[in-house]
Amino acid sequence: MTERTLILVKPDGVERGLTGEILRRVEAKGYRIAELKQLNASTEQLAAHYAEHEGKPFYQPLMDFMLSGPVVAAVIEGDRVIEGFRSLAGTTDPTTAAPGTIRGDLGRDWGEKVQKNLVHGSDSVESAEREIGIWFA
Ligand code: RTP
Ligand code: MG
Repeated sequence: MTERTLILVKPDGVERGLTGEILRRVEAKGYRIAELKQLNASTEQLAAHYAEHEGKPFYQPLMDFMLSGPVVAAVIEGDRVIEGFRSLAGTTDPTTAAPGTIRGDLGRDWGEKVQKNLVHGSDSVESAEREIGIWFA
């Protein structure tokens, strides 16, 4: 089933010059980049994007991290791309993410309070549509 998902290259990925490598993996898998832009996220965008995490101990460090530099936002399309991109990304913690995944191959974990794990990918059809609306209004 063809789906759309919202991905972000987080500030650590942009800062380290890994945007091209990450998008290369997306395209090599056969997904299509439908929208793409680099921007400095606003506090309002991030508060909407991370509303489900408000109140958690990593919320403010996560917000500060995401505001620390530009991000690259993209909409990608493909067959079951929501689950597929999360599989390409690997598990949340880059120190234990599997080799072969973006986080496993390229991720580092410098932070004590937040996982700097290079990318975000929507986790369901509903969150993909909601997040696409936040980043590509
Ligand atoms: P994402 O939403 O970014 O695709 O990642 P995810 O589903 O794997 O992780 P999620 O639980 O939604 O958490 C969102 C982001 O918050 C940071 N985080 N840090 N305990 C921690 O240090 C911690 N837990 C979460 C990560 O940047 C994670 O991707
Ligand atoms: Mg998540």
